[in-house]
Amino acid sequence: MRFPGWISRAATVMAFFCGLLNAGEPATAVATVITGLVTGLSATSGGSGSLSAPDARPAAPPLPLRLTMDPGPSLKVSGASGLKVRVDWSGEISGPWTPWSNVVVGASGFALVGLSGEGDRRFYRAGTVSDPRPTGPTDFVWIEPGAFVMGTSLSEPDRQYDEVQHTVILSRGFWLSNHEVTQGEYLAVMGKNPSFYTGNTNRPVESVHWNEAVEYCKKLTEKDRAAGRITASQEYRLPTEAEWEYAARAGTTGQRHGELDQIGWWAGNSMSKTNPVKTKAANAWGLYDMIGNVMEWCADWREEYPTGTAVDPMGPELGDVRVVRGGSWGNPPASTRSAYRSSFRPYLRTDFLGFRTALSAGPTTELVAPSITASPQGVTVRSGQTARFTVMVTGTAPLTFQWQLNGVDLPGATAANYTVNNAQLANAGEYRVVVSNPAGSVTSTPAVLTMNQTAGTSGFVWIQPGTFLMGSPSGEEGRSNGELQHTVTLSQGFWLSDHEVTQSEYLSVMGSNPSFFTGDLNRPVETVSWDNAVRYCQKLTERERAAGLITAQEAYRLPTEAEWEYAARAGTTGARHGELDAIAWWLGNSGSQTRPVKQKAPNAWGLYDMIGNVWEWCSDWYGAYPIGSVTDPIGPGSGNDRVDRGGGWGSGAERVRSAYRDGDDPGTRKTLGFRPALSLVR
Ligand SMILES: [Ca+2]
Ligand SMILES: [Ca+2]
Repeated sequence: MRFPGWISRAATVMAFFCGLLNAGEPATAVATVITGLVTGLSATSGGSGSLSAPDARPAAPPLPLRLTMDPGPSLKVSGASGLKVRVDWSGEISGPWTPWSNVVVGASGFALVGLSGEGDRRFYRAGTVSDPRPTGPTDFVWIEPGAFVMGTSLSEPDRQYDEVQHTVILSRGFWLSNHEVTQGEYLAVMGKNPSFYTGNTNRPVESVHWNEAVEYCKKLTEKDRAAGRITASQEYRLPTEAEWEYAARAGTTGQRHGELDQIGWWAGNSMSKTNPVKTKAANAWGLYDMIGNVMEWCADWREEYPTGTAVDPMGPELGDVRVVRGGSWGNPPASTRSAYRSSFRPYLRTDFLGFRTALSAGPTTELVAPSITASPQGVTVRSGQTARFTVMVTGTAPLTFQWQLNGVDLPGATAANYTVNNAQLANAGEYRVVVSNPAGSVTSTPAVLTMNQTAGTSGFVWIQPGTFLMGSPSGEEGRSNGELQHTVTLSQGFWLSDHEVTQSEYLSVMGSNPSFFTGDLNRPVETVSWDNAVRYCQKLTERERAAGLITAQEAYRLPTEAEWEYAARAGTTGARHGELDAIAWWLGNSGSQTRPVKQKAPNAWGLYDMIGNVWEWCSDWYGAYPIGSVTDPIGPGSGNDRVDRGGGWGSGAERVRSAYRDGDDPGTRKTLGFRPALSLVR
């Protein structure tokens, strides 16, 4: 005996119990799942082998839900009372899973017995399902398909020998009248009232034999079809004995669904006659007088119960007596129980025997597994934009949806549509939706959300939000005052040009080229004042908004000093992101001039010339660093100098470092350049 472990596969499945059922070697185990973690796994009998709690994590259940196995064997579902649960089984832990039953968890859980295995082992899993109760004709109650234990345990008082306990699966739902057929109803359909106890047409009809009850159903079917109250494929009929007991129990497992005097007219309170229907308390499913008042004809010929599991039992094809259920106004407690069986020859007419009608579901309630008619489509967006995915699907309602990103469930993404607001790189990936109903589930083809890495202008790199240590450690070679180390968090991502603005780009936007070093328009523009660098960003924003390349919510701007150092470091912590001559034009290799951009190696984030070539304006006023951690710093509110960074072609080694700071009068035109950032307007 082994316990193969826990897995989590389907969105609707909250917990799994997996056990092996060997015919000659029964074993039981109990597993506990709390907030998604297997917190306990213990064998209660038999078996050998591994019994340790595995480390797999099932999806967190919204409500405690357990599947346990008890000697018998039987499978017990426990959880919040009223929780609707579907149990699936499979011969292999990897599936495919076959829906086995729907159960409604009662106050004491719900047990299924008779787990005779097909093959030498079976796996079971349980998950919650939503309530698909449709509406039917007035005064009819929809009875879910499901499973229950029919018959009584050996310990039930007044138990009869023929109440052999076994699991019954009712694979199809049906409607059941919430009351015994009244004399008024019978008169309206049949044109006569055979009842002994008259004087009130709300009393149940009695003194009808089985064939008359069937004839009533047939005539009512014709009448209601003609009136359009039911479809041509629906028909009224007597409930089967299993349907009757399932409905009478309404999830209860005891002698009856409530205290006898509260729920039924019996020998102790009926005054020896029938009483108007619906004058006692209904059961949990809204059905009246299932116990007492009049006994009720069922559809079946009487037969002894099987010992295993029965699916949609209908009784034998031939027999002597028809099943009668529920006891009557004239019966003692022993025969007014949910499980008590009576039977009579079908032509018997007597004043304690009536019936109630069931209505077959017809094809409209056949469960159809979901099928996707239109899968979600891939989309490309820029940072901060909105991406929407939608799926079109057919199948029996209600359908449940679970969206996934790269195979992982997205919390709360349980509608037919899924919207990604303020898209960031972390949102990129493959989106799928799993659509389920009790008949099955289907997964859409993936829709890829692509973040547009190029922004409006080519050559931009997306810089993810993050936290880094700004400044330099005291031991860094070339360190100067003002590089106080402190933690900076950048809460928003942004695009950053992977190169210094070239003379060509500047000329295109501003119509002029102020640079000192000319002759190649791929050199960085320089001799640009801070004000002109800002003006460039404004004009580029206007131009690209007009061209539809960026949205009205996006704008080019200078990076903040913190953004600049964060991007320059690209995750590194040393003086520079690489070996100086490999990454930068500086005093030692530039030949005392600017060089075309992107000739040296980029940093890990794909940014060129962050160090060297031209100094780069940042947006901040120059000021002392704060002490402690800061988020999204933008520098002082005013000052004399604007920050410039990275050193240039003429700088010594101590200035071409990630942390080196300089500031200049914003009007100065020295050999300073810049590179723009692009972000949502802040
Ligand atoms: Ca009754
Ligand atoms: Ca530079």
